[in-house]
Amino acid sequence: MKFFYNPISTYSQKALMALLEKGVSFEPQVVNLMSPEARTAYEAVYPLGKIPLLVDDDGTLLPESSAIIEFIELRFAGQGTRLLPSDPRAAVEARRWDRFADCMLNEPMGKIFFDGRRPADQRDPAGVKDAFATVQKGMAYLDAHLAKNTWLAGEFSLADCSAAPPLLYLKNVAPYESFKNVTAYASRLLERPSYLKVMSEAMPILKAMMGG
Ligand SMILES: N[C@@H](CCC(=O)N[C@@H](CS)C(=O)NCC(=O)O)C(=O)O
Repeated sequence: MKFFYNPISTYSQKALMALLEKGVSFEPQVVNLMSPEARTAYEAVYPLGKIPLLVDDDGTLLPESSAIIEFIELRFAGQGTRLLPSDPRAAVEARRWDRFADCMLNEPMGKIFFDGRRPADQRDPAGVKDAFATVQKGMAYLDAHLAKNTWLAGEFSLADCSAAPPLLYLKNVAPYESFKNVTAYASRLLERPSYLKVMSEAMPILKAMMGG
């Protein structure tokens, strides 16, 4: 299987964490969407041009980070970390926290992060204000949940693969140290080899982007 991704893309990191947790072998294909030529070449593979993308050995395209994780969980059910519980209610809990992480953390984090990199006359202050408000609301909700839970949905799951990447970026974009349970959860995530591997690929590129 080929895995198209970029080390600093949060949705790529989410799927990459899952591949590593499951111990799935894959052929990495790094895509640089900042390069117009690379973007055109990638859109010939996947017209929507979004990463991550898994391409199965028979050429079937498997886009969308959550769908990729569901696929590898089903395909490699017996190996590595189980990322979706078998109990229906527990599985729905993992899926809804996955949606929470994408919608309440990852999307608004991206809005704030990328807006800050735009020229001043192309910025969207109202949209950024809304994004901060969404993150604050999400953090309060998450912090209350983590007061009683080690991971987002029972055992470590799909949902934790989703939450880990935006939490890394939010440390700088919208610091959350006042949310003690989220901070402790972020430290627990740092104990997972999958997260450390994802970070070790991303950090040098991020540091170079931010000017060291
Ligand atoms: N819902 C998608 C979101 C993927 C996504 O937006 N990826 C970003 C990188 S983190 C991307 O490809 N951006 C390029 C673009 O929008 O042109 C998923 O979960 O995979």
